[in-house]
Amino acid sequence: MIVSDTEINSGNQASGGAFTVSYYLSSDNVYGTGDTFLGSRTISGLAGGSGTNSATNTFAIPGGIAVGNYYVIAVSDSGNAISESNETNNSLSTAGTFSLP
Ligand SMILES: [Ca+2]
Ligand SMILES: [Ca+2]
Repeated sequence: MIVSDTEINSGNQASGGAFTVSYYLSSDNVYGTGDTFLGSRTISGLAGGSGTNSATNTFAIPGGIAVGNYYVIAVSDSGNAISESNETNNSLSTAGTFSLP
């Protein structure tokens, strides 16, 4: 599975360090503990004032995943390495689903 995403620092301050973006398969468009981990990437830092970082990664579909329709959800700073003024805007789902397998 090929996943492209762009991380945006909407705050005025630089991230001040590296953080991880994790990707999940989900049966709905809201991240939750039951979602299936796909993979992750690390960003060394984001400048303040709308600094961005884009990447395209290829992840293997986890074995044993049930047939069905899935969203992909990206969760920024999934390890909560960065203290932010808004910790509630760090996940985003694909607009639609795709079917597996
Ligand atoms: Ca955080
Ligand atoms: Ca945030």
